[in-house]
Amino acid sequence: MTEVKDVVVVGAGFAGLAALYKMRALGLSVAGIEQAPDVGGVWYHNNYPGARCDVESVDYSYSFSDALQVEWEWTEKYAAQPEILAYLRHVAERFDLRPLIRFNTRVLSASREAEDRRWLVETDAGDVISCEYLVMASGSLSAPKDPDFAGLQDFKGEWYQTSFWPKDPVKFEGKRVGLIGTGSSGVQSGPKIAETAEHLTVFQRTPVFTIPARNGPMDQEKFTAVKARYPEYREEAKTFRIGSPLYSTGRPTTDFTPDELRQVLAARWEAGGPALSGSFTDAGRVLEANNKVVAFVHERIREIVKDPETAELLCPKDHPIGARRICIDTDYYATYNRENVTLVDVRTHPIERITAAGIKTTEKEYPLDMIVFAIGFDAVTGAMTRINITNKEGLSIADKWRDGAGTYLGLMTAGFPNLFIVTGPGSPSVLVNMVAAIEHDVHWIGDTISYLRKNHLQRIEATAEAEDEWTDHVAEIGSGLLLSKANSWYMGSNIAGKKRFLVAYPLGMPPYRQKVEEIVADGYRGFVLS
Ligand code: NA7
Repeated sequence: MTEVKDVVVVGAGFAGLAALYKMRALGLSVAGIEQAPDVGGVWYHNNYPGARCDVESVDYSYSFSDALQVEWEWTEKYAAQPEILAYLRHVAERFDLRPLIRFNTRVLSASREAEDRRWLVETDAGDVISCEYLVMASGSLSAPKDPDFAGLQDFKGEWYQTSFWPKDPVKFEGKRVGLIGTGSSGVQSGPKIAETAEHLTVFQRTPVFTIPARNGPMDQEKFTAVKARYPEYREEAKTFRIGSPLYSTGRPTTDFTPDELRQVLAARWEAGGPALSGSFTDAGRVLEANNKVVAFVHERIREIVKDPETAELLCPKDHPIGARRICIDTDYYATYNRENVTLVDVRTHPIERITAAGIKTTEKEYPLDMIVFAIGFDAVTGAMTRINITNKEGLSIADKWRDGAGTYLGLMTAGFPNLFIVTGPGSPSVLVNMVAAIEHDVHWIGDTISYLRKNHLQRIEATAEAEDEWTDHVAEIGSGLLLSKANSWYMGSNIAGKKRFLVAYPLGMPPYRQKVEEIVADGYRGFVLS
């Protein structure tokens, strides 16, 4: 039997919970659908050891309720996964959102009903829901890459994926563990695994730039001061590129003598956190400027890592700093000084296959009891292209986005009326504080639905022209940035066959916010409302 709702929200992570809250507040009937047995989204699934946010806790949290932001006590500067999940569970309960959500339920398809007025959503639990608006809060880094390594089925030991970590504790004691992947998940889990494993072998293809987080207990004085004026603090946060405070000198590297530059970088390294290359206005654009920052980080790596050969392998030399996701870490480089840790370069000697006993590279076989895959995600588009979403012509999102994900502002895609995307491709999303981006988008979606209803309009759709213009605009800005010069998940290049394009709007929240506001003020320019 077909149920009727105003809105279906797909996903119950940060975006889904915010959307459910907003839709219900507008008086709409809403169904949330979540494949996991609980809320949390990526913060539910990525419970691997060491999982932690790289945005400060005071900023990586909702602003929609002042009572919530004042009552919640973050214990660390950068919250670990269990605390973020506890926060999201608290939010779900405090605002009574759980009854709206169907857990353990996966959306299989969404298609337009015959008269093209409503979406028909079907799930693997047999739900068939007819809704006016479909809100995709399915996540930007939520579609894990499959560990499709040849021979994996032969492996006699245990294997795990960081992006889908078991809920029962995994024991590393007495085990020879192999870790594939040195992105954020590998950088965070490696040092924790090394603490108890008999031996950890890290299989590195591309070395990563990572900066000490200098995490620690929450500075209570600072936290109390923020709480005393949280709404104003959030308004100020909106003026920063990433939607939350981030240090920058606001000047190019050329303004500094080599000594001064060193001092700035050393101070940033000591302070910890992600602002290093981003501290200068030219390091994201000019290779020469970027190289100065790279040289500084190489020096730090060589200083920390005692074995010169390992240090050299850890120094990223094939991409500018910031062109791939910069990580922040706790003891990452120092981990390679442990007796029980080995770094293997699988750029020079790629992994050939997984065997019954371990991992075989083109050079040799490494016997292992456990393999941990920290190999990343089909970023930004993957969660949506994995669901069969089709429009009235039968065109699927997966097919539409095969040659690059065209969207208008990252919020809607032409040909798919009343389908709203939270932090979609072409929006700032993964290049900014995700929670800030999510709240922006959810507000916009809520305001837009209110506008439609007030004006007795049934439908909103991006025009193909507006979409092309926006998509070209994002690509053009990207082409002037070092960001587009590396192979990374920002460019879709971690997924075989994925079209190379910059998945996010790179200029940050303030110009994006302004652009969206202008478009709305101009009668939703580039959208057709009917
Ligand atoms: P990332 O950043 O995509 O990192 C994945 C890592 O896995 C990266 O080092 C890859 O090397 C490596 N990888 C993937 N496939 C292979 C194969 N086949 N062989 C060897 N190495 C491989 O994912 P994360 O989960 O760490 O982080 C994603 C984001 O989530 C993170 O930035 C946070 O924002 C949250 P490659 O670079 O492809 O050479």
